[in-house]
Amino acid sequence: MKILVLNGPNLNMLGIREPDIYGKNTYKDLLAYIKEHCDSKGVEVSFYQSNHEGDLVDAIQNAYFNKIDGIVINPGAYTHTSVALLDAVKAVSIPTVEVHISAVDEREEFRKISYIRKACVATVSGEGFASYTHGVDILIEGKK
Ligand code: CA2
Repeated sequence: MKILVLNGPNLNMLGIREPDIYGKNTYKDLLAYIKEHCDSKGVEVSFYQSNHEGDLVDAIQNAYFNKIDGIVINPGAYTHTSVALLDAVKAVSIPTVEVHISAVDEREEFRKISYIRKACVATVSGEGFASYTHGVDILIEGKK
């Protein structure tokens, strides 16, 4: 099974600022944490992060051509704004889990809106880095 983990804007800044919301671990730590989990489950994982909406659309389309079985995506702030990412996930029809480090439903009103959610098989939020591995597990379960 091949899983792609996508991260949107500013997630490369993890551990550098706002540790009270996003924790003190870095983006590099996040990738190592997910990789270790995927290795233990025999899942092949790849990663991509971009601060640019169109690059994320391209990455979702490439997942289709690269025969990726599932996507775990933290679209960052594009969660709350992007119809383009929603359309991309719909277009490729790859099972996709929306994940967030923070509990988006317990923060500002605008963070309660998610466009991409409609195209996702599940949403996991508020579990810190474990939101990502929980997302991976949902995709593994769905493939059985
Ligand atoms: O909780 C999440 O994972 C979010 O997707 C993170 C986004 C935010 O816009 C969403 O509402 C919720 C922001 C990521 C910014 O990450 C930073 C990390 C360190 C320092 C500053 C920002």
